Amino acid sequence: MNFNYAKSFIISILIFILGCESNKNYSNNDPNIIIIYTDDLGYGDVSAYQKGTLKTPNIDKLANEGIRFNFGYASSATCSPSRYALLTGKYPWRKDGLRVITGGSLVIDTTEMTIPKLLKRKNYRTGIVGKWHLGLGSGDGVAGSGIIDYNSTISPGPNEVGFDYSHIMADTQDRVPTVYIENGDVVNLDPNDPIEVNFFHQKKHDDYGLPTGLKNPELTTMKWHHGHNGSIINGVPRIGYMKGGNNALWSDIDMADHFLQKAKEYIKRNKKNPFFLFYTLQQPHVPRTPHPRFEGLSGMGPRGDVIIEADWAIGELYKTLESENLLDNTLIIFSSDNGPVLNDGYFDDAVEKLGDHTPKGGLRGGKYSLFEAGTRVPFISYWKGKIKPGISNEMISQIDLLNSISKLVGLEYRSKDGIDLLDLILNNKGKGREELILEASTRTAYRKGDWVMIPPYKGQSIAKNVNIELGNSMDFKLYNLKDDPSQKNDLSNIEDKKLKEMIKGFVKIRGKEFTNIKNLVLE
Ligand code: NG6
Ligand code: CA
Repeated sequence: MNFNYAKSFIISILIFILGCESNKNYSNNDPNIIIIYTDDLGYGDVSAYQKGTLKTPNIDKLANEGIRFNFGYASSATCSPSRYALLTGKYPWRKDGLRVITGGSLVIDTTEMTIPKLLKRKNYRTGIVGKWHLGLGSGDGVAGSGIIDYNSTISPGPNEVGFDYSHIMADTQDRVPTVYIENGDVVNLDPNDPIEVNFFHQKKHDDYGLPTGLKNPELTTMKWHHGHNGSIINGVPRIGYMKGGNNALWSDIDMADHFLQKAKEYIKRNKKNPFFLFYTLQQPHVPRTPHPRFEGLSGMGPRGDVIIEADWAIGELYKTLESENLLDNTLIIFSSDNGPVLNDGYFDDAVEKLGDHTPKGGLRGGKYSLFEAGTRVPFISYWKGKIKPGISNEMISQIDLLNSISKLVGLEYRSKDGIDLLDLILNNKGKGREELILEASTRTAYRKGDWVMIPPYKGQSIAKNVNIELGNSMDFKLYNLKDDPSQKNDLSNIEDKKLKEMIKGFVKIRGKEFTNIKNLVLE
C-alpha cells in the first residue's frame, strides 16, 4: 500500500466515523412524525369506527392496521382551542378567552413549548401544511381585531413557534382572506393589488363597496344560512370583508389537491432528515367544496363528498410515504379538531341528504357541545411494522401527544397538563388517562373513569342555527358512559356521592375561578 493510498484510506475512515457521529441525531431512532388533522370530522364519520353508508377506506387502513382509540379526545369542541392544546400540550382554557379566531393575532406565545419546537431540539425538520387557525401577527391579543398586514411578511406565525416551513390558510375556509400564506408571505400577491381585510365584529367594518352575500345573494353559488354574508369570493359568501389580492385568491375546489401537493413536496424535500409534518386538512368544515371529481360520490351532498375527498388525499399521502420508503420509519397520528356539525352556516344539503349516516356515531351533541360528540373524535396511531393492529378503550387526549412525542424521541420535556402515553400509542399497553377536562367555547366539563360531569351553564340548550345540544342547563349533569354511551340518563340526582366526587375533581384542576361552584355544592 503506498503512502498516499494509505493516507486517503485513513482519511476516508475518519470521515466515515465522524459522519456517523454527527448523524447520530438523524438515526432511525428518531422516526418521522405526521399528524393528520381533519376539521370537524365526527366520531362516526370514519367507517372503521362505524360501518355505515359513508366509506373512508384510506383512514380505515390506518385504523385497522394501527390502533383505533375509541376514547380519543380533542381538547375542545372548536378549532383554535383544540389546535392550541395539541401543539402546546396545555389545556386551552389556560389561555384566557381563547375561542374560535377570526382575523386575530397569534395565540401561542413565542416562548411557549410546542411539538415542533421540541422536535427541533433533535434536529427535526418541522412543517405545517393546511389550516392554521391560531392567529397571526402580534397586533391585539386573543380577541382579535384583525389588524394583520397581509402585504408584508406576517410575523409572528407558525414559523415563530417552531415550524421551519408553513404553507397555510390563516383561519378557516369560510373566513377571509382567501389566500395561501407560505412562511409568512401571501402566495402570488401582486404588490400593486394589496389585500385589505376587516370583520363584522370590528367597530368599523366596511364592505369596500364590493358585492357581499347580504347585498347580492344573486351573485352567490353557495347560499348562506347564518353568518357568512360578507365578501363573495369564488361565488361563496364569507365571514368578513376583503378587497384586493386577486392574483392570490385560492381556488376552493382545488384546495385539497393544493395542500396534498404541498404536503407531498414537503415529505420529498425532507426525507433525508427526521421530519415532523402537521397536515391539517380543511374538510369537512364549511364551505364544503369538493373537487368536481368527488362531486356526488357520497350521495350525501358536499359534506359526504369532501370526506371522501379527504380520505382520498390521505391515501395519496400514504402512497408517497410508501414510494419514498418511509413507511416503516414514520409514526402517523390521525384525528379531528372537534366533533361534527351539519348546517354550519350554508345551505349545502348536509342535513337534507344525510340519510342513515350518523356523523356523531351514537354520541350526544356535536361541534360546540360539552356532550361527548363535541370532543370525542376519531383517534388513530399507525406505524407500519412497529404498531400492531389493535383497539383501545383507554382514554387519551390530543394534549397527551406532546409528552408522548417527547418520550418517543428521548427528550425529558413534559407539559403540565399532558401525560406521556407513548406505550399506549405504540404498544396498546398500559393505562390511559384517569381524568380529563373537556372544553367548549370556554365552558368546561369533567371526565373521570366512566363518568362525565357537566356543571351548570346559562345559555341556549340547543344552539338555534346549528341545531346542536350544547350541554347547557341550570343543574349539574352526571352521566355514566359505560352504561349510557349516548348520555341519555342524567344520574346527578341518584348518584349524589359520585357527583360530589366529580365536582371535587373538577375544581381541583380548574382552580380558583370555580370556588363559587365549590361553595355552592360541596358544603
Ligand atoms: C363560527 C362560524 C362557523 C365556523 C366556526 C369555526 C358563523 C355563524 N359560524 O363562528 O361557520 O366557521 O365559527 O369553526 O359565522 S372551527 O371549526 O374553525 O372552530
Ligand atoms: Ca374545526
